[in-house]
Amino acid sequence: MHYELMASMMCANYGNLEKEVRELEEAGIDSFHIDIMDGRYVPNYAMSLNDLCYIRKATEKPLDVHLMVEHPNNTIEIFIKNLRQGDTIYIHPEAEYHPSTTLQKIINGGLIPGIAINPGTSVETVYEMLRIVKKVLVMSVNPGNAGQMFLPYVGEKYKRLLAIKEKMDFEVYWDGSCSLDKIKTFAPMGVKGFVLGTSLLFGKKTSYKDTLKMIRETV
Ligand code: S6P
Ligand code: MG
Repeated sequence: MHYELMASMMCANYGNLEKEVRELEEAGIDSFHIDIMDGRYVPNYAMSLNDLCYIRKATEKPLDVHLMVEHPNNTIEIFIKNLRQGDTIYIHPEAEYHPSTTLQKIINGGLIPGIAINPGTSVETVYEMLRIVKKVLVMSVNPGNAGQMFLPYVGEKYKRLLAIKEKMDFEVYWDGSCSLDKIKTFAPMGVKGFVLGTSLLFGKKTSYKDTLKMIRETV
């Protein structure tokens, strides 16, 4: 069974970002998850465009950019031009008047289009967009902060998306409060990747290498 592990870089140690990137790469991380917030769509500011550009230059691994901003269509070109083929941009459909236009710009820019779905947003609300995107990032917590509690009602939504992912040609990803138990349960069901934050990877006594080794050996 193959699944991807992504590092939520808003949880990294900014005292030495270069070292963090190197250690995560050496530990075998699959990609770097970049949370961009505008203080409006979500009540927080996490990473900046400068952080994104720095990490883009520091690694050859793919970047997974999660835009938690209002009207991403207004600034999407800035992100597209600083990314490369193989990178993903997720937008929140609720944050845009015409989300499919924004998704088309991401596709035209040669990047992988994705949507992020909030806990309170139903599959029906985003159904038509599932035909356009390649990745669906299901939020297991409300967007805005790391270190929040898992919202159990989201489990049902993962199952509903997994049931239609092949027919509609997209993959399902997990973001928020991702513990080892969640990977154990949902990776065999077909969730393709997991964003690792404070629940499992960052701020622990164990090294990144040992944590990722433990996950790979367990699941
Ligand atoms: C939340 C953000 C996420 C978190 C990540 C943190 O708005 O999109 O990517 O950074 O989920 O993980 P944890 O384990 O601290 O909840
Ligand atoms: Mg995120």
